Amino acid sequence: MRTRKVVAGAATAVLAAALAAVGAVRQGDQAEASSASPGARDVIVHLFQWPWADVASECTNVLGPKGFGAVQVSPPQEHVVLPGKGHPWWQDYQPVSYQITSRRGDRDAFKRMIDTCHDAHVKIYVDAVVNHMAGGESTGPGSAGSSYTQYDYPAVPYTDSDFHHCGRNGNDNIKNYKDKWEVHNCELDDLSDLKTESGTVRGKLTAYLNDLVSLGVDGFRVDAAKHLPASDLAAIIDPVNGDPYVYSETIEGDPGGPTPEEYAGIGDVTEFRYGEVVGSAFRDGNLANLNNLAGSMRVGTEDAIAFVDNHDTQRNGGAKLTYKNGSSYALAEAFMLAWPYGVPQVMSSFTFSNKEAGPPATDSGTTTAVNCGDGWVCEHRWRTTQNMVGLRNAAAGAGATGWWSNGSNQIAFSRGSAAFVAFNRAGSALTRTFQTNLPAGTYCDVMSGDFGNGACGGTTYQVNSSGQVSATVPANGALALHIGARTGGAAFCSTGFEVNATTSWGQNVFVVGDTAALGNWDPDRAVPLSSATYPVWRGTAHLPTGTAVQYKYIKKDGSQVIWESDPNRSRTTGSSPCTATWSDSWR
Ligand code: LM2
Ligand code: CA
Repeated sequence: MRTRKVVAGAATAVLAAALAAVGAVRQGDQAEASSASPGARDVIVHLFQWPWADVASECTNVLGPKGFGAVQVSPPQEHVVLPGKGHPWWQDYQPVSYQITSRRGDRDAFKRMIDTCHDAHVKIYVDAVVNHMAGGESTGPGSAGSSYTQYDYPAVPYTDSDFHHCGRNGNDNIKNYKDKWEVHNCELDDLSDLKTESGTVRGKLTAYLNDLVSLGVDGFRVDAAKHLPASDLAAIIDPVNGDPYVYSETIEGDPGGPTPEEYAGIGDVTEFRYGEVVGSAFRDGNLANLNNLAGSMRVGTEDAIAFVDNHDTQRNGGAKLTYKNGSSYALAEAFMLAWPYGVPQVMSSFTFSNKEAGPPATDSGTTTAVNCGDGWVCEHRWRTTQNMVGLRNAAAGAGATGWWSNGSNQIAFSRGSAAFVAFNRAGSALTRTFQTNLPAGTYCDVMSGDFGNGACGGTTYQVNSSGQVSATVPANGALALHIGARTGGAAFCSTGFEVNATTSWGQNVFVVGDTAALGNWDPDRAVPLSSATYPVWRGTAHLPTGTAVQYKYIKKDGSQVIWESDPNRSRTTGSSPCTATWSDSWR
């Protein structure tokens, strides 16, 4: 039995909302303490239409080593097969039965993939099609050989009485998206609409999801979620074994229709505004307001799946940027991974010019092996994407601090004392001395080369004891430094700060002090603490070893700063390797 997401208490909910608004601290752990939230290694890659055997080897060779948290795989259930239409990619969204036999492989291959990915510490999230079965035009046996007609699927079995016949618009199709009843009970694109209010139908859907969980599946992307009432979806998912991570595909629509918020109580939801805002910003070279992006999203960071494009928007014109845009897309993806908002989902495509076309396949429509660069784009392997995953993991839990911009197409920010990034969308290089919160040392710019076994394949940069670094960010390029990619420099202590501090609405707590990692007493560079365990605020900073450090906690509300009373607090860090937690009470 899956525990539903815990709703935060009123006081902390307000604080969380305030933090989400400034984009300061990721609050996911608070709101989803009892569900399978992805945690620190949260990046999802959608290996769109990849065969199971190729997903497995990608987990071993690339995803695990690079720190990806999970793969979203395309629907694994039996689907329609449409040779007359050239085996379009969207066959997969027309289920015929819940047998795990698709153009990507059979049940054994699916199981082997899960086991292999788990060995590489990568989770598997399944695209679960639960709203409907096949469309009326589809004919012929399914991918496992099952026969069917539009409202009759003997291999499940479902019969006519398991489907809605909404009796509207002449053909039972949804026409009015302002009418929630119609969105739930009529047909999406002529797809036979399951009676998800029925106990029998719910039981079959739960059994399908349970079968997947029994094979080791870790979570679900709920396809077309807004086409079934949130209460129906909850009734299908609640009895599922274990604690799968669930995120619903909810496209914000017309007033009166279903809303993403209705589904956020079940898990996370897809935030379609993200690609709009971040995609436009990187397309147009207008980056200066991205620090406020959370304020223009529909849902808060704790509920959101963030993505620049997905398999639908890259085909229906919704995406502002896709792989076809090259470096501006690469920068948008890198930004998404660097900035603390939501759970980021990276798209990995096959090349297409015809938006109906399926992936590389045999004549009989079985998908052929992935070969990056030959029909498969493999955006997730782009250096700027895969190396930013490591930075995101190194900075997990740290808010964004020290925002800098030139007012238009150049930005930089820190993730506490764990990481520093700069983005340059101008046509010429940017050379500048940046202020970071990083501990002194030699850092590998993981945008210019890979870091591994202590060696840097790209440019290295010195961060001095004041946290400053003089660097050159290439035209249409980025710079990325983090504590997990250093080739030298003094050791540091990963120091946890926790302070018991009651706050009023709009206030957030930070720690600031006399060392670069604590912002050198500059409140703008103070390290943000998370309210997840309110009234105890927690955070981490990377402090020099064997050093006497002076610090204070501050409460900030916009530009207003409230300092703790004097004198300064004073403690000395240990010698390497050291981790410590400094516990205090606001005074
Ligand atoms: C989704 N999210 O809610 C998927 O992300 C999206 O890719 C799916 O549509 C959709 N829901 C249904 O699961 C795709 C594709 C459609 C395609 C459907 C079903 O974008 O074009 O519809 O899958 O295969 C196709 C035809 C359509 C026809 C329908 C039924 O394009 O013209 O409707 O099949 O025969 C008459
Ligand atoms: Ca429905």
